[in-house]
Amino acid sequence: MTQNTSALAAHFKDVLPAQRILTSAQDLEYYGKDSSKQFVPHAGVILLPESEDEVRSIVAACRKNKLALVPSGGRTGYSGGATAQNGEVVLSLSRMSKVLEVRTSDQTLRCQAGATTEAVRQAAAAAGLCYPVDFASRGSSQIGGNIATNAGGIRVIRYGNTRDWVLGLRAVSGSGEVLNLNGALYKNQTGYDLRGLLIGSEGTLAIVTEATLKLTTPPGESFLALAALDDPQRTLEILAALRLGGWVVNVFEYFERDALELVTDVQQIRKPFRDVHASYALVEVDAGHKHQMLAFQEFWAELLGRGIVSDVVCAENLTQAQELMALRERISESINRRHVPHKNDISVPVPAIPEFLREFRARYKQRFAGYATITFGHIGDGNLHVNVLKPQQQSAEDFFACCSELDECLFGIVQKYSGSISAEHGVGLLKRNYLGYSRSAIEIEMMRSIKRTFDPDGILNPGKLI
Ligand code: 2HG
Ligand code: ZN
Repeated sequence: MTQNTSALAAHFKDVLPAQRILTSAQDLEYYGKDSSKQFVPHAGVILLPESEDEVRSIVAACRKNKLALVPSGGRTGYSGGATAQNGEVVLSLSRMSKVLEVRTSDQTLRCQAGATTEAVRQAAAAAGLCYPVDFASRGSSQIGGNIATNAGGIRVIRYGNTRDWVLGLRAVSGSGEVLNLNGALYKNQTGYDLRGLLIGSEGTLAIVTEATLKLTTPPGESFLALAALDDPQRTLEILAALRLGGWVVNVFEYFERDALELVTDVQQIRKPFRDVHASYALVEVDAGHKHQMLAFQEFWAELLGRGIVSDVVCAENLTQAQELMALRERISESINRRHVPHKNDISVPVPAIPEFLREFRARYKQRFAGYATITFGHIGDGNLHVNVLKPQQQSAEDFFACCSELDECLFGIVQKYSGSISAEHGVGLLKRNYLGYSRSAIEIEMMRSIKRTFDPDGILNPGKLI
């Protein structure tokens, strides 16, 4: 324990019992970072509050002593939003993980911010309902973190982002006020939506302590297919055909050849096609009123006949469906296991995707041929993850330093197509210097003044987002 750490810990001795003030090097490292491999953690002390009152007291102590505070959830993010780099106090919500109430009358669930996505989904399911926002990191991602980043995932095309499912929030602002925003109201038109402002604010305005989430009826039967394509333009044609055919699309995901090669190799999943194709679309539709697999198969047979897809496999049972889904869901984990990636998470309007991809590929090939990229993502939402892989012979330090040039090139193209430099992972430390590619100077200034209102001393997640 460094002197610095013990001095920091002393500020909280009247706020938390000693066993919930963590100071070991191991804990500082574990709680001090998210899933990004890019930032070196250096946390000062870790605090584990168990109530909103304790959160409030921690904020008050930080404010009084001018200490920077990093709110921390499941730390599954990739933008460094929950990384402490400068000896900050880290407030982990992991001890506030209770699902407090599930109500079937208005289909709502109230939980503490540290409840995992999985726990929320299970509690909803136990009441015959569904919390539909879902991601591969469901076992560790926490609702508070999902709210802080307005997390999306693979079913956004059907159900929207976290924002669409948050009815009410309780939070402690950087000024130490307890905010109770919108309760469980479906309708409330009484001025500015402060709840909406906190969603996606990456812990820079307030620390979310509790949320009331909307639930829905569980999805019925669904059909899943993986299609092989030779040109991303085909994804738009498939999407249009699905919608024209009246299919309700639950999942419309994309990945390229290198992603498939990697995930099948790392996860030891068998290859879905004999031949290698340029790219793939994973499509799940609601069986809905159609209830026949045959109609789904005929849909794909027609696209095959018209040359829109080069090959297709429809899952015929649950195991097959899980295997196909894993091909997409486990890409990120496979990249992280095999490589040191630099992550990008961009979006452009859906119709611009093929043109964007063509331009991005051509520019990277011309300028950055030594850097391999793996591109995959939620193409139905216009959202792609471009992972740049560290070449083996380059040091991590040099690699991450070079990435700014690669990013500027990518973001220039994103800007040209009126896109976003961060579609779902948030800005954090990773994209902070590039905000101007997606937001105007006046917007950034307004964000800064909002930040000053909620957090006058700038103690909450300083250096992140803005
Ligand atoms: C996904 O869609 C996640 O799998 C992670 O958002 C993306 O690792 C990534 O770049
Ligand atoms: Zn994603």
